[in-house]
Amino acid sequence: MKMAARTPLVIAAALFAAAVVSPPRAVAQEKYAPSPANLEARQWFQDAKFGMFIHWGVYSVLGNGEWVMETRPISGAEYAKLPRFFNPIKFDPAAWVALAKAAGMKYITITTKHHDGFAMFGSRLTDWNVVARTPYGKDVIGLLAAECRKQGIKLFFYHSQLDWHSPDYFPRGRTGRHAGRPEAGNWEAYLNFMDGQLRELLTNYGEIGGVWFDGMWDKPEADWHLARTYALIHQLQPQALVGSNHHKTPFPGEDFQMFEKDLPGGHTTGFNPEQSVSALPLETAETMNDSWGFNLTDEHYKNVGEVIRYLVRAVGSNANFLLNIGPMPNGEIQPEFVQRLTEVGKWMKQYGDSIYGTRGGPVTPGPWGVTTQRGSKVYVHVLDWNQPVLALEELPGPIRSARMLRDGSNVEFSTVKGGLVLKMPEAQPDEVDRVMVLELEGPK
Ligand code: H79
Repeated sequence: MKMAARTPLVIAAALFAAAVVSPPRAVAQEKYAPSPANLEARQWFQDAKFGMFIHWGVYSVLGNGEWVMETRPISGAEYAKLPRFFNPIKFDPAAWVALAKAAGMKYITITTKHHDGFAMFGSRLTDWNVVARTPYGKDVIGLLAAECRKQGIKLFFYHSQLDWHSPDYFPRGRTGRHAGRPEAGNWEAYLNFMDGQLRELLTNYGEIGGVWFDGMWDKPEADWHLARTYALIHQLQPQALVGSNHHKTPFPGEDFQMFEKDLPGGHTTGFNPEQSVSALPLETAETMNDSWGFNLTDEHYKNVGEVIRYLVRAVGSNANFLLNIGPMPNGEIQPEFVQRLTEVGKWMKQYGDSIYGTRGGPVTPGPWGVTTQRGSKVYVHVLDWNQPVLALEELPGPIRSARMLRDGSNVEFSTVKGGLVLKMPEAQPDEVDRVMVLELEGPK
């Protein structure tokens, strides 16, 4: 084509043609303006810093993780036998919430429905739910929601958009092909069903913290009607924070961004090397062993120090830390988790000032550690450093004092051109994080 032919009209026609042939992009809640209540909730969320993730479902009975239907694999007809074995006589929501609080956690995010499609709440839209199909017969989400309200902890709902049970989840995505469903289904009906269940969740359980979506990666090219779903949530509960673990940069209508088994921008999982870190509140979700749902043979536990250091690195990267437990089929939380959470709680009692209400600090995180900041206080978290001094990049203002958080003792420091040198006190035995408090000059 000659240059002369590129009149505005031709260009306009070409653009129009391109728009017609290019696939629809994932349209989300484009015109979304978060409500004041939502913006306030985002601040609360960022101040809260530490939450408990709970993966619990009929899959827990098999002790092989929440993906067991897919990995074993198990057909839909076989899997349908499983709810009959779900009878958690030791389920004590008060004990769960108390454990989260003892660990220093400020919110709980629980699976209301995982990829198996099984509702852990009393849904009127399907009997594939805990009340209708299990001998236990009680609304697990309802019991937990009541207890959270009683003990003053926020509850978020994990909700899988991917569904291995519904025949209407069609065309199928990357997973769920062993379920034995007919090769037909009504995608619009599935989305209506999903929105209907979300409406139940956002109507019947009081005020919630937000919705943690997962599984959209199963059908990344599908039209998920995100605009409709997100608007529904924000309309029913304007303060509810919407996030989706789609491994992409957040879409409009989302209020926070999560990273599964990764620090923000860490890219260690390989889910999506192009996912960028947004300006939204951030959250890192991590397991305590290598499993989300209860796994009988997974003994690969992080020790207490590793858990605390992961928490600190997340917070120093300006993210929350959402730490997972997979309760056992009888409703108890296994002692390995209880022990670790209790120890983390003790640490948080002593060092919580350097965590709660902070944001990622002024110094770039590194292998040595991270910084956090709240007002004029910068907390230096030294996680892995055995040298007598630590040299850091320059702080945004002059330093008035430097002290150890553990006992208030002075830390010698000197500023050099373009940087700061801290004299490192000896690490105490079993000290997982040497925390120093730098008081900056200027308004508090
Ligand atoms: O609920 C927990 C897990 O069950 C769920 N998210 C956490 C919070 C989870 N689902 N999948 N995964 C975690 C990892 C899945 C990776 C894969 Fe894939 C799905 C590999 C192939 C299909 C990522 C998405 C890479 C391609 C698509």
